[in-house]
Amino acid sequence: MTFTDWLMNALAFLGLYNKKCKLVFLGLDNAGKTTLLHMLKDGRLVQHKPTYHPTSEEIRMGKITFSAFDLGGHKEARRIWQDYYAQCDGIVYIVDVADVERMHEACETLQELLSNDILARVPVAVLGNKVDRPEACSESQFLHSLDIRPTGRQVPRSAIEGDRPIEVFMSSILRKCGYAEAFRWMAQYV
Ligand SMILES: Nc1nc2c(ncn2[C@@H]2O[C@H](COP(=O)(O)OP(=O)(O)O)[C@@H](O)[C@H]2O)c(=O)[nH]1
Ligand SMILES: [Mg+2]
Repeated sequence: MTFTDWLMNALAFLGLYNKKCKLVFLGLDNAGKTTLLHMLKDGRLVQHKPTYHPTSEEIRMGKITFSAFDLGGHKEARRIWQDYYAQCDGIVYIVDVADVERMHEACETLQELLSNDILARVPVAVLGNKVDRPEACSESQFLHSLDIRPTGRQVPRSAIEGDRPIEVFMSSILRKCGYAEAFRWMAQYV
């Protein structure tokens, strides 16, 4: 299989074959953004040290740009990145559902993002990541903490009140589950 074949297979698997768009991964540090980027790029899990400092990364696959930004902490840095991620076509917001201590901060940061006018029409897939961990909260607990109303899995954009698709997916990037569904859902709207 050539590299191009592999790439097209990978994008088809994610429902993103031949799409041209910019997708952004956001969330607190340690949520799994870098791991997901590497997973998409290499098709395998690269274990690496958690990122403790605000960073941003970017990869391209086909006509798609995936980038990741750590949120939380410095408001100043958040303002600078906002100029960049405001131009995106979709947001994948990743939360570590095994981190009970920072659940509140992760949900608050999401609410802040959702209240930003620039992002009012941008589809948001929320990943409740690390469900493989024993401390992971349940999906219903997670939904309760998030305090959002998901718009549904297969709802045409025209039928979405407020014009922002938003949906929640439980995932384990480690076990390669959950995130492909999130991308396929996103592909309907980008
Ligand atoms: N158990 C488990 N660990 C994960 C999962 N996804 C990421 N991690 C780990 O969480 C840590 C932080 O991941 P990283 O991608 O650096 O987070 P980032 O700060 O959002 O970029 C790393 O040690 C990853 O190996 C998952 O689904 N399950
Ligand atoms: Mg990172």
